[in-house]
Amino acid sequence: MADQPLDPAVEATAEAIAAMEIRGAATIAAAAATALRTQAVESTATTPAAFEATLRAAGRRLQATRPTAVSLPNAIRYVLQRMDGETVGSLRASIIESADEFVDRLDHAQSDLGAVGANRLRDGDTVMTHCHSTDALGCIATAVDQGKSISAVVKETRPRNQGRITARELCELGVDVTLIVDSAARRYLGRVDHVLVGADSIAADGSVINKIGTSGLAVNARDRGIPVIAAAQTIKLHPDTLTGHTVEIETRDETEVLDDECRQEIGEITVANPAFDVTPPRYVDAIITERGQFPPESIVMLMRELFGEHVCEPWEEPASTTMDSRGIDE
Ligand code: RUB
Repeated sequence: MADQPLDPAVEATAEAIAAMEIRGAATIAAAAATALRTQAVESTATTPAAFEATLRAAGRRLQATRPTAVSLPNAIRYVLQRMDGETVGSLRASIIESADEFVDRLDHAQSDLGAVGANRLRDGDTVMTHCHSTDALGCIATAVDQGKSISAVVKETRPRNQGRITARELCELGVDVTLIVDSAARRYLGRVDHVLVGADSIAADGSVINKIGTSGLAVNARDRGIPVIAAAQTIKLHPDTLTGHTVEIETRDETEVLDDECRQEIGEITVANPAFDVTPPRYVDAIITERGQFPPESIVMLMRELFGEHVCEPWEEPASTTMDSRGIDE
C-alpha cells in the first residue's frame, strides 16, 4: 500500500511543537488533536485502509516531536482509538467527532480543575509559580473570579523564560506580580503561602514531572513548610508508568543556554540542557485534577480507573499491513 502524504497542517503543527512555538502540555495536546482532525478532513485517501494508515502516520509524526509531556500521546490515543467505520467517510467522521470531543473535554477539565484548585487559595494569599502552566493559572483565575485577592511571586524559568508569559497573564488577571530569577526562589519562599506548578506527566508513584527547576523548588518549599500543589488534568497521567516504564526527560539544544559567541569565549565545556525534572511524591502535598484533589501516593488508583490494565498504541502499524481490518488485500 503506497504511503499517503501527510497534510501540511500536520507537518506545521509537528514543527511548531518541536520548536516550542506551541508549548505547554495542555496546549500541545489540543494542537495534536486538531492536527489529526485536519488530516482526516483533508485526506485524499480513497480506501479505508489507506485512510487509517495515513492517520496513524500523522499520529507517529506528532508523537515524535517531544518526549516528556504525556498529554501528547494521550491526545493521539484518544482520537485514534475512536477511529471507526467501514468507509472513508465514516472513518473521517469518527476522527472529527473524537478530536472535537477531546478539545471540548480539555476545556471543561481545565475549568473543573480550576474550581478545585481555587478552593485551596484564600483571600490575600500569595502563590509562587514556576514555568507557564495553563492548569495552574486556571486555579488562580478561578480564585480571582471568586473575588479573592491573590498575589504571585513568579519564577523566571531559565533558559526559555516561560515565567514571563505567566507574569503577563497573571497581570492581565489583575494579580499583583513579583518576577524573580530562579535562584532567588528560596529567599522568597518565606513570603508565599503556596507553591503552585503544572505538570507534563504524573507517574504512577505520584512523582510530578515538570519544567526543570520544579524539584529543587519543591524540596526548598518542604524545608520551609510551604505546601506544593501540582495542577494537572488527567491527560497528564502517564499510563506507561503503571507497567514500570520511566518517563523520558527531554534534552534540548545547548544554544538555549549559551549562544555560540559566549561559548567560544568560555572555552571547551559541556553544556547540559535537560528540559524537565522529577519531583518525588514526598515533596508534593496535592495533585489537583478535574476529578478532585489527590495525595500523590493515591493517584495510581485514578490511573487504573482511567486506563485499565492494557494501554494501546493506536498509531503503530498493525502486525500485518498486507490486509486491512476488513480482510481486503491492499
Ligand atoms: C511547560 C511546562 C508546564 C507544563 C504544564 O514546558 O513544563 O509547566 O507543560 O503546562 P514547555 P499546562 O514550555 O517546555 O512545553 O498546565 O499548560 O499543560
